[in-house]
Amino acid sequence: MAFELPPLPYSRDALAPHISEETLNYHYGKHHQAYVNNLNKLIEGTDHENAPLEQIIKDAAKDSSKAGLFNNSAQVWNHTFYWHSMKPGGGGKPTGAIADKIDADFGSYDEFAKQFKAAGGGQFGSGWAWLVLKGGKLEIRKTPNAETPVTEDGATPLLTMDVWEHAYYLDYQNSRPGYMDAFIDNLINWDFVNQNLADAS
Ligand code: MN3
Repeated sequence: MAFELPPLPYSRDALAPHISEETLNYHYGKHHQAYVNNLNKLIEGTDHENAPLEQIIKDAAKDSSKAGLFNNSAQVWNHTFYWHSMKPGGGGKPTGAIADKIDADFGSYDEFAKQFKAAGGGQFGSGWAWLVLKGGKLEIRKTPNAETPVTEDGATPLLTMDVWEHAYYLDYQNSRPGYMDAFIDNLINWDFVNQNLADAS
């Protein structure tokens, strides 16, 4: 059973002007597709051929000889999670349970936004910023390259922001802060975050 590129939850031009159709043509249509294709080649004829994606990621993370399998499987998962972390007309202050939880654990939405942006900006080179639930508390993470909280015991990912240059270079060139502002103010899908929080609780 080969993996397939999961459908985007919106059309490729739906996030414009914050993220352009051209960016999604490359980022979703080429990069994400390439991770899926590479993963399928790497698992073909192996014990992982019929394994769930999360199991492949966790197994590969424990074996340094399987770096290619880890990178491609984790990037398939991370990107699918990232597409769902955004929606047209999203961003800004959340509502629902996540709003109360952010106030309780960060003090305010502004403090959350500041820390989330600092995580993305502080990730030198390629990587990801995350909001996770661990031990009943919200925490922010940054991870390099393909690394993902999926491998962290007890941590549930709630939200992610891709800070690889391929996520923003066509629209923002070198300005990662400009991309991160657009993500936080205009794109975060708080419905998805609320659903992940509810599933984890
Ligand atoms: Mn990416």
